[in-house]
Amino acid sequence: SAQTPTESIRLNQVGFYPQAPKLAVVINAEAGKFSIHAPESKKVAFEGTLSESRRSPFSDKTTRIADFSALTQPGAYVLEVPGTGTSYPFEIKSNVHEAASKAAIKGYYFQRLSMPLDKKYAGKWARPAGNPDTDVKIHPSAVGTGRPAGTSISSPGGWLDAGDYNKYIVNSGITMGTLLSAYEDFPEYYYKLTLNIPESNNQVPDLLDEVLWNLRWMLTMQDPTDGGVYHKLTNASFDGMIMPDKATKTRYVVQKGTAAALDFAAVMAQASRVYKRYETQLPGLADSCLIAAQRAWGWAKVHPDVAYDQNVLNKTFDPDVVTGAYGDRRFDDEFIWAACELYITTRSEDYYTAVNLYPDDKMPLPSWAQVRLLGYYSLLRFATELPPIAKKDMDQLGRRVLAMADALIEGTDTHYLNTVMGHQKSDYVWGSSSVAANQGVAVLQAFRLTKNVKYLDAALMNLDYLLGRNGTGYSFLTGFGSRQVMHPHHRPSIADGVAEPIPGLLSGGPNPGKQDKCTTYTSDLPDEAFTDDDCSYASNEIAINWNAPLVYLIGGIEALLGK
Ligand code: 9MR
Repeated sequence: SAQTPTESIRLNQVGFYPQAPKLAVVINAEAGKFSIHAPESKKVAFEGTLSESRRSPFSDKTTRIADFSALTQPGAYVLEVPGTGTSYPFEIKSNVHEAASKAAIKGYYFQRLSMPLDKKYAGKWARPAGNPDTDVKIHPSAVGTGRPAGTSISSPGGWLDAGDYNKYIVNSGITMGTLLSAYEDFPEYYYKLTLNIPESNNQVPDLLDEVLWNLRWMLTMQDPTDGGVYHKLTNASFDGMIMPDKATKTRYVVQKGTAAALDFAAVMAQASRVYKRYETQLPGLADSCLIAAQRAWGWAKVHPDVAYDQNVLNKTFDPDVVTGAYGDRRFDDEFIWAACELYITTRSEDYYTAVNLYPDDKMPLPSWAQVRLLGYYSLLRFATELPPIAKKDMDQLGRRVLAMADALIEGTDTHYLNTVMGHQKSDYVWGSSSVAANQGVAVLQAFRLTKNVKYLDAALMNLDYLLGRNGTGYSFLTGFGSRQVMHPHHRPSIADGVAEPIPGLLSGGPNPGKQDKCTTYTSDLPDEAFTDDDCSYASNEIAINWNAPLVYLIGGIEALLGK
């Protein structure tokens, strides 16, 4: 019937700000008009003409853009294209992404291990505590002074990494850095944002309360004897599709590594300055973080090239460990990030000159294995107050951020989705949603430097992508959108007996690698290789490092466009 929404209109299924761009993508449509009206009415609120057609770089698909930016009247609407059909409903209103912004942070609360999720905060997703992690074995690869074979440590708390129940320092690193940066860039916004978590009534912003849950776990992952940091806390092999409290396999901390030490150092250095102003509520925390950061940095200087190579580890030690590897082999970017954060927090020149901070003019988009830009973003955040030794480099660094943002934006206006995401096939990797989100964060950095609204608009394009204007037609954020992901590869969401997945979690998104070999994919195309099936850890898992740039992107957009 005319009321059944068509899959051929792709738009942000949550909605649009009154005073910002509003676009929908119409697939394989003839030239012609489109209209917008309330869902239950035929009274036209806006009428426009579809754009020239555009071709997908990945297939024969063509699209036309329906631009209704000029419609500023708040309300509930649908978009109708004669011959194509009617879109999913959407809203135009102020703060239209406020609920999604909160949920994306609250998603971390649902990932908390070692504490029960109370009904008061978790609603129908309440559950018993997961692994206490108070008896974690020193894996033979991790044996050291004062921690001989057969001994255990206590390493409770933290967030589950993803759909699995392990805790990985490298992936916590970029996650925490991104969340702390969201706070540092938009503090007024986060002062006021409340999440209904157990700490909501203390005098610390809820975002920082949530981050603290993982920070305290990270602190336990440092060996007090030498300052080194264990790569991960893990089972030997993945759990089945069971609830956290049913997951009782032996837990290990494994080998220390350079990436873990440096990511840890960067996070602790940043956390030290962020929590410093909450000294009254959290006495001693900031100092403890800084000491931990400096000790981890010291370890890394002595061990500058210790890769975590799971294959090598398994040839040497028992038991074999076959969970997520996060096995980075290059540490120049981790050294840059840690040096930047330590320098900003301490203002000690030794950190600024310790490593070559600007080895070349490349600006690689952040990912768990590539953290150089986290350091650059932080330097630019403090550009005006840095001492001369650093300040002299800030103009050049700012220009590089703008050049990166311009390169990302180029071609967006004629792209078949009109997004920053998806100009290249290489955008569609494992966790492609985080590529879109990190591109959004990158262009928001350019906006912060220039206040040029084209960068803010570009960020919004990628949020639209994540919430429905993409090659699949799904909103990738659980709990949001008419056609939202319902079956993420996420053990609690699978095992809890609740129909709806835990809300506020970002699905990985299209990944033509299809490494999970699920049989329910319906496309091989880069932008469509996705299946909303819980077998699909390669396209439909959730992960803390994917949610973090989403938190930054939605929070930043709400902070800048919400009012
Ligand atoms: O996000 C990671 C991706 O970049 C890798 O290609 C992939 C395979 O090594 O692993 C992803 O991380 C997973 C981790 O190893 C274990 N927890 C779930 C993570 C998301 O799928």
